[in-house]
Amino acid sequence: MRRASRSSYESVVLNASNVTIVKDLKLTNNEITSGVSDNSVTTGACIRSGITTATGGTLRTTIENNYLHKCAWGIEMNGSNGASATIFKNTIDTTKNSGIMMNSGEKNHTIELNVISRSLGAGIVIEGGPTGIKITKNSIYRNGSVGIDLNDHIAAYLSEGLTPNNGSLDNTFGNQRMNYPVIMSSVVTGNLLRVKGFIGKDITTSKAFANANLEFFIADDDGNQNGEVFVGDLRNKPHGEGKTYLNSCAADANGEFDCTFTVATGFNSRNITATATTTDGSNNTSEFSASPMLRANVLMIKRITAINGNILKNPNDDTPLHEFVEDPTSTHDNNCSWPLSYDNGTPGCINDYTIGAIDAGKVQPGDEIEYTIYYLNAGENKAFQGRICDRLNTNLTFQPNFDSVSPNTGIVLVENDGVPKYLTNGADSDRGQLTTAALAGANCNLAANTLPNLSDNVVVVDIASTANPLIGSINQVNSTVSHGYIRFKVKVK
Ligand SMILES: [Ca+2]
Ligand SMILES: [Ca+2]
Ligand SMILES: [Ca+2]
Ligand SMILES: [Ca+2]
Repeated sequence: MRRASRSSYESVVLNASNVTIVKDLKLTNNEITSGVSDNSVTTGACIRSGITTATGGTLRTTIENNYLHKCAWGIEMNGSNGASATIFKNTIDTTKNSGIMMNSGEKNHTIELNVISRSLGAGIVIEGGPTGIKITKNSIYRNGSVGIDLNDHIAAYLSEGLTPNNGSLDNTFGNQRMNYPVIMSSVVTGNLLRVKGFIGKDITTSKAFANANLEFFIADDDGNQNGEVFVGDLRNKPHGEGKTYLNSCAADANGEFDCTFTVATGFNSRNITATATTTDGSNNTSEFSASPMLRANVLMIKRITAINGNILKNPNDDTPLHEFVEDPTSTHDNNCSWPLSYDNGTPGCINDYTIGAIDAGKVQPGDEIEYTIYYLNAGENKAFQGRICDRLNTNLTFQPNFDSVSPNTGIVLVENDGVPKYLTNGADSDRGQLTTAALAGANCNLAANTLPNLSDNVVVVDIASTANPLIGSINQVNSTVSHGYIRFKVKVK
């Protein structure tokens, strides 16, 4: 079917008022073009849309295998009045505005296996109002804005850009502002990609997006779809356009996901993006997710903070123990997110939190040394797993009682609230234990060749868990929830 334009407005109009006999219209194999290559069409065919649906009501339209280029929009759905359409295997490029546009009032269309590229605006625009626009397995890339754009405007027709997650559905936006997945980790092992995360704003509210279907893509990042991940986070992170479909996977009843699928050798685990589509029958598809660029970055510093109970200086030789000592071999201590940082004129950030000596001077058998290990999540993402394992030198004896508070309680944990938590030496319900190099376990990551003595003591403290993550300090309004320290004592043999 190929029809000349009836007017200079749309090239092909599917209009129930003049094609009412056709209940299952199929428009295929057309090439519709403005013939103008500069995206500034003002005359000739295809001024507005390559294909548009006009006022209808009974159409079951299939728009398949057409090549639509150099129009203002490739396909514009308008006035379908609830009749569902399938937009399938079309190639749409070089449009002045967007590849596909859903006007307010549209619903229950499927956009599948199309190639949509090089629009000046977004690949697909869903105006405020349309719902049930299922967008699946398309190749969307090199558009001037985001790949899929959910708008809150009605009759604006143009790309608004990224709509960050707010954690809930919102009927003022297209597709009810279905939130996109947030990829917390993306790891390639051999030919397997494992991706974990949740949909929405956080894992306490993500169940609003329970059981959604996720589609993962190799991302196209042409640098113009950056924006916040969550509303108000003030970040400017790259979100992908979904260029190459990889696989799909279902979120669980909490809106969380843990997906593994096969990828090519050498696959870049960060170069992915994803959409989420509701599976409750509403078929609302989200915008594309941020690429998994947000990482936790836990720094640790070990210092000597007392000798024989003296916190100010070593009683043997007066070496100071209560000052910040800059380690020239490490940048961990110079990170500007440690609390109470100040600038004393030297390069990098100096702080008065990570006090203590690196080299405490002279000690002798029988001396008691207090160690403090400071930690800080200096990254952008939460650390959901974190375990400090500190192997003690063979010449040191762990002191089982930190003080006289309670027996067999030799480890102190101080988190952001500043309240000391006394941890028992045993492996029990608290977060600390004393073990040995032989028993420390693989997740202590102690290299075998550094363990000539497997009976060496190892102090183990869990500083972060899924239930108790360590917040990343970057871009946090208050970084004081990102750090803490553990403390214990040993005696020199
Ligand atoms: Ca783009
Ligand atoms: Ca948007
Ligand atoms: Ca340093
Ligand atoms: Ca314990």
